[in-house]
Order: sequence, then C-alpha cells, then structure tokens
Amino acid sequence: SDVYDAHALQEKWQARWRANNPFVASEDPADDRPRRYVVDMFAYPSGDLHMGHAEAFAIGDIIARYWFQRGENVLHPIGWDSFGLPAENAAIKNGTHPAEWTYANIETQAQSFQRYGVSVDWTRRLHTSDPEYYRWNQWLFLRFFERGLAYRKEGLVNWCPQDQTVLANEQVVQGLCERCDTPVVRRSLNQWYFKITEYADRLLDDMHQLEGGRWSEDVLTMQRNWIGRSYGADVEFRIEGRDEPVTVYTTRPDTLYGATFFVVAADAALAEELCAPDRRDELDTYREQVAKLSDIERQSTERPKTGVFLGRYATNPVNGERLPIWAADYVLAEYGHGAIMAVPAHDQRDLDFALKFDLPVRNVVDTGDADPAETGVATTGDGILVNSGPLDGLTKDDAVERIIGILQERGTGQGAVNYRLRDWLLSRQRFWGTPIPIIHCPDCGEVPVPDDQLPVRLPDNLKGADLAPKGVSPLAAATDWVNVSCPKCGGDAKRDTDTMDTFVDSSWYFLRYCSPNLDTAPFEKERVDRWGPVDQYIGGKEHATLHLLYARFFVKVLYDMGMVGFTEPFARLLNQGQVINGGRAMSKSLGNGVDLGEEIERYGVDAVRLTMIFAGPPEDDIDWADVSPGASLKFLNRAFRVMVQAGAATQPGTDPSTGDLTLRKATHHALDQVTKAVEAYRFNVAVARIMELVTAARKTIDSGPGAADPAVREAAEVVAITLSLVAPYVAEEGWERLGHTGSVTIGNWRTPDPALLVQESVTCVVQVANKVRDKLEVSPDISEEELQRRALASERVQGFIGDREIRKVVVRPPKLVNIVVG
Ligand code: ANZ
Ligand code: ZN
Repeated sequence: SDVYDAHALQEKWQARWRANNPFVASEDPADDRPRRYVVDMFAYPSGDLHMGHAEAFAIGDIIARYWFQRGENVLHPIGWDSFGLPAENAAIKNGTHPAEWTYANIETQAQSFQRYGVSVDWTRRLHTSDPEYYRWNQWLFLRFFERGLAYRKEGLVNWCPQDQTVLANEQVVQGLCERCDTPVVRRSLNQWYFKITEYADRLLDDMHQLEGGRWSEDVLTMQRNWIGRSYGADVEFRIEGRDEPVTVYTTRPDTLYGATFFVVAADAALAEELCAPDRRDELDTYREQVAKLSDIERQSTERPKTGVFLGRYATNPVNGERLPIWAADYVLAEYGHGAIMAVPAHDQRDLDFALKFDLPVRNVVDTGDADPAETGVATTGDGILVNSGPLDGLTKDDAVERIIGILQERGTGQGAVNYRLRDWLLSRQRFWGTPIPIIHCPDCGEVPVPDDQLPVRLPDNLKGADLAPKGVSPLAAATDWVNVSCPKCGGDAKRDTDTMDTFVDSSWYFLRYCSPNLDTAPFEKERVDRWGPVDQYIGGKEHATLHLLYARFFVKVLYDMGMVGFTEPFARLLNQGQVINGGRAMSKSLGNGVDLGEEIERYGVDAVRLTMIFAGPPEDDIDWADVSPGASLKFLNRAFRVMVQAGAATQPGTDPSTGDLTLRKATHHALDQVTKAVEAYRFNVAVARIMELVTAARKTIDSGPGAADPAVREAAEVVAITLSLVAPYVAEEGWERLGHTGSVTIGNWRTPDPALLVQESVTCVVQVANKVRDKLEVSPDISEEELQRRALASERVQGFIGDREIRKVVVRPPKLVNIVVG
C-alpha cells in the first residue's frame, strides 16, 4: 500500500531486524573501521517503559544510528539494573520472590524496547540480578577488600525508618530518603564502606578530561561541590584537665585571635567525654533531640542555634586565652575533626550562636564593614588584620601563611586540606541485592569467600513476608545459608548478611557489555580497552553525585589494578531533559501522566520519536502539552509519499546530474545542514531541515519535472537516510520502496557535493549617503576589496557621487556597501 501504516511497518521491520541483526558490534580485532561506543544509562525494571525512557533512548539511538550510517563499528548495548527495593517491596506485597516481578518486568520492557526500534546489540543484553553478573560484583568487592578499599567500621549512618535500611550520603536528598521521601535519621552501626575518599583528589583533578563541553558544567560543578575540597589548617587546642589536645579544622586560620569559644559536635563521643558531671543530664536530653535531625537541618541557617555549655575550657594556642567549650548541632561529627574554634565576628553560624548565648565577639579582620556585634552580620570579606598580635597589619592571605608558619614552628598546627566527601557506605539491610562475600569467623575475623566459591547466591527460599524490613537483613533469617564453616580454620562461622548498594552494580556494567558472557573475569581487558572509554553516555542529571561519581571512582581503582587502560569511564555525557506535561513533572498525584504505550498506539513509534526530538534541543525539558504528535504523523505521511513516488518512477543508481538543479541544491544543502546539526547535537534542527527537504521534493514532483526527475530520487534517498536516525521504520520502508536492500541505517550516509552547496549569487545594495542607488549580483564569498572595487566602478553610483569627495566606504560583504560623501 502507498498509505503510511505505522503499525504494520513496525511489525515488519522488527521482524527483519530480529532476523538480520544489523546492529551487532564486531569484536574482530582485524576490523579496522572506527569503533564507537554509545551507552544509555540502563533501565530500572519497574513497570513498562515510560516517556522518560522514550526520550533518553530516542536521543541515544540518533547518535548510534548516525555512527552506523557512517559505516563505523558501533557498540550500542542494552541491559537492566535489576536489583533494588521496588522489586522487594512488590514481593512483600504479593507474597512472592522478587525475581518473579523483576524478570516479568524486564521481559515487558525488552519487548517495548524492541517495539521502540532502538538500534541495540541484543546479543549483549545483561541483567545485574543474574548470578552470572553479581558474581563479579563480589569478585570486585574482594579485590577492593584486598587493597584496603573496602572496610568495615562502626559509625553514625543515615537510616531510613521506612525502608529499614541504611543509605549512602548521596542517597539522602534534603534530609529525606531518595526513594521514599521519609526523613532520614542517624544510627550507629557497623557497616561496610568503599574508600572513595582516597580518590577525592583524582576525582577532582581528572575532571579536566571532561571539561570543554564534554560533560555539562552543571554536573561537573555538582561533583566539585560534593567532593568539596578546601584548604586551611589543623590547629591543636589544649583542653584543661585532658592530656591529649583536640584538633580543629579551619579554613580561616588567619582569624585565630578572634576565637572566643569552642564547639564540639553534640553527637560526637568527644562531647560526652568532655562534659562536666553537672551538665550531663542537659547534654543527654540535647543529644536525643539532635539524633532526630538530618545534616541539612542541622546546618540550616534558618533554624535558631541550640547548644549546651559543657563546663570545660580549651586554650587558644597562640594567646593562651580560655575558651568555653560548647556542644552544638551545627557542628557535624563526621566533618573535619568534629570540633571547631568559633570566630563569631567572621563566621555567621558562630555569630548567630554567640548572640543567642551572649558570648563575646571580637573583630580581627578590618573589612571596612560595620561591627558584626551590632549588625548581626559576620564580616567575611578580605581586609587587614587587627587585634591579632604578630598578624596585625597583614592581608588575609599573608596572615594565613604567617599563622601556619607560627603554628608549625610551635608544633601546634599545620596547613591542611579537607574534603566534604565521605566514604561510600555500601551495606544494605535488604534482600534483593548482591550478598557481601565475607564470612565472619570468631577466630579469624573477616574472611573473604574464596574466588572459586563465587557467586555467593541469594537463597531462593525466601519470599513475601520473609523479606519484610526488620532492621536487620532478611538474609539473617536464612540460617542454612548463614551458617557455614570458616574457609580459613574450618570452625563455625557466619556469612555477612548485608547486601551491596545497587550502585555497585551500575559502577562497571558498561565494562561488562564488552564481554558479557565471560565466565573467568568480570571483563576482558583487551576488549574494554578497544571500546572504552564510552564515547557517548546518555542519562539524567539526577545521577550527578551518585552513579556518575561512583562509576568514575570504580574506573580509577580498576585502572590502578591494571584492569583498564583509561581513567575516566565516559568521554562525553549528554543529560537529556525531562518529559513534563502542562508545565509540571508527570506524577500520579497530579494525574497528568502521559502513557507511552497509548501514545504509540495512537501515532506509532516513529511519530512519537520524531515529536520528542523535534520539540527542542535534547537538554531541554519537553512539555507534552505543547507538542503535536498528530503533526509529526502528517509529516511522516508526506515523507513516505515522496519516497514511494520516487521509488515507483526511477531505479536505484539513476544519475542525478541531469535532475532539477534547484532540488539538487536543496538536497545537498539539507544533507550538509543535517550532518552539522547532528554533530552539534541539535537534533531538532536536523529534523527541521529534513522537513524542508520533503517540501522541496514535493514541489518538484507536483510541478513540471514530476516524480521521474532524477533529482527527486536523490532527494527521496537523502530523506530516507537522514530520517532513519529519528524515524527508523518509515525510513527502512522508504528505502526498500526506493529499490534498495539491507537496512538503510548501515553505512549509507552521504557527503554533500561542494559544487552544489555554493549559492550562485546574492544581491548587494550600494548606498550613497545612506540612500540605495544600485544593486549588484555578487558571489556570496566575495572579498571586501573586490566588493568595494565593483561598487565604486558602477556608473550609476559614480553619477550619484558626482564631484563630491568620498569620505569613507563601509563594506559589509556580501550584502552592503555604503559610500559616505562630503
Ligand atoms: C574558624 C572559622 C573562622 C571558620 C571564620 C570559618 C570562618 P568548609 O569551607 O565547608 O570546609 N567547620 C569545621 N569543621 C566543622 C564541622 N565538623 N562542622 C561544622 N563546621 C565545621 O568549612 C570549613 C569551616 O567550617 C571551618 O573554618 C570551620 O569554621 C567550620 F571566619 O573555622 B572555620
Ligand atoms: Zn576462622
């Protein structure tokens, strides 16, 4: 039929792709085509695909298909991030095993991805919940453990009372659990950590590889702030009645003479230790209050300051002053050394505290601003030191240097670097994740499960209520599984019952895609080094300080282990915008969700994809209320008719050189512009140019030359080739109707003919005294000198100049010359 039937075409071409596998990457080392590696952040299998997936994968698919079109060897894999809480919660509700829900959803999504026509290599499909995959999480964990990069410690952790599990700092958003929005509380637990802090400097310094537009500035800034490197000093304060001094970290050692009190984190062990007996009750009550607050709340400048005087004193190492010691919540136990010197004149938090508790304020930097004690506003700018003994008269920077020198000489301090980044808390008290491959033996301690006993599989006899959150891992109840003999001494021992944060799974999956079925190692180095790093990664910005930071950390560790030959996983990152509706994010409570399946039913895959892409640049949000899939469908109909008519009228290989010149130029111009737009990731612009080309071809068909004109075929073929990036089904069918065999996507891109790109001439106006006096037809790339010469040579122009003097000639090639006369 010559009528565009989106659904019939989808069925037909899906079956073809399944049979012919045009998108399989070649691992042949002798294949010398350029290699390209493009990865979409993998899907989480909750329910079916949604509009967000549709957008991200449409974008990734354009990039992959463009590379396929250029005849390159493209690796475009797909997989599922299939461990995690939603599966477990569904299993509890339905009385089933999480695997049931997970693999059923994966199957649904896989079919939807196939229908959506993404150009992926299905032979490399992976699921992180397969033992064949998570076995390598365990193997990698053990290598990290051997290097001291995985360790267990007792400490205050973020606890979600709803999900009954700990969370990494990165999973606490504004004090709430990232998954369920429950306020997170602090608990002291013995947990596993990855030592990401050891890589803080490299995570910052290697960012130069990602700058210059390769990653968005936003994401880089978020990572920089998250790592939060600052420079300052560690200063030791003696405590009356205590042998050991207490160290504080400060970014402003220059203000040391302005310290008027001393604060320890209320929840730190130090607060308890330093507390005078008569203050203990007050401190205990206060600590209970503090335990309920998140770090964000504690540091909020809005909340009135609270604290308890501990009845003890510290001594300022430079002037011997006695500073009262307070416990307060605005100082965090886990940052710096969990204690500070308070300088109220120059730190707003300290000033708020001083004003509330009537503590002295002493100015030590004259910034020219009004007295903080009067205004309630701390002065934080540059200035000249005052009231500071040997620092008086120095600038801030000089004072910092001088005071660090003095402290070092006296052995009471030194310059220091500090980071906001904490180690990555890795254990979870939940079931549906990778078991931590450690056995706890009363005699041998933490004993690694030997490599040849991996994977430590999840028991499959737990389901439904067995998995309900209890505060300890559900695995603890599986006694057959837990009780083992120690691999070292053979004595009675127990398996670790926590599972790994699922962000471990996503920290290296892009390496596994290179050798997805390997059963002797997580991946093959040679292959990873051939493909890696990922040339183009596509995903949401919400992962800026989670997945994207963790994956960078993993690759650096693997590099140090000699397992990969590069230090950054993703050479380029594109963060797609969100699909919203009516100006708001789609949500159940607003009832403004748009169902992808329904949109596809109505308009077909190609029209939905085209609509997504045409809506704007990929980074921008798409408001589904403002777009028109109906108009996209109409356009696809027009494009299809052009391809069908050209196909019926002429044969492939028809020499276009005798064709209609105007259309030929339009074709080559469109090809040139689409190529540039795709390379600049302006996919919406590319679509606009394809639309113009379809209109131009229609005009030629409907006017004189008709469909048999060879230029029409040339235009229709370029329509099929370029449209294949966005609307692959109609493009495949069009290509076939044009008489070609094989997938249009593979190796058909064309280079525009430069001769057809030159615009013949443009009209240049020549003004004399700001009035248009002549028009010249000139070449669009005419030089300034040549244009001036031709303008002055014009007889008409000369007539208007007459015998007046030429004061100035303004030349703006190719369109304007203005002659100023006296
Ligand atoms: C004295 C001082 C004077 C400070 C001044 C600032 C300004 P960043 O830049 O974020 O690293 N601080 C240190 N440890 C802390 C903790 N555990 N909890 C809360 N605050 C802490 O911040 C470093 C500054 O934050 C340090 O410098 C310290 O206050 C405070 F005019 O020391 B400052
Ligand atoms: Zn043992």
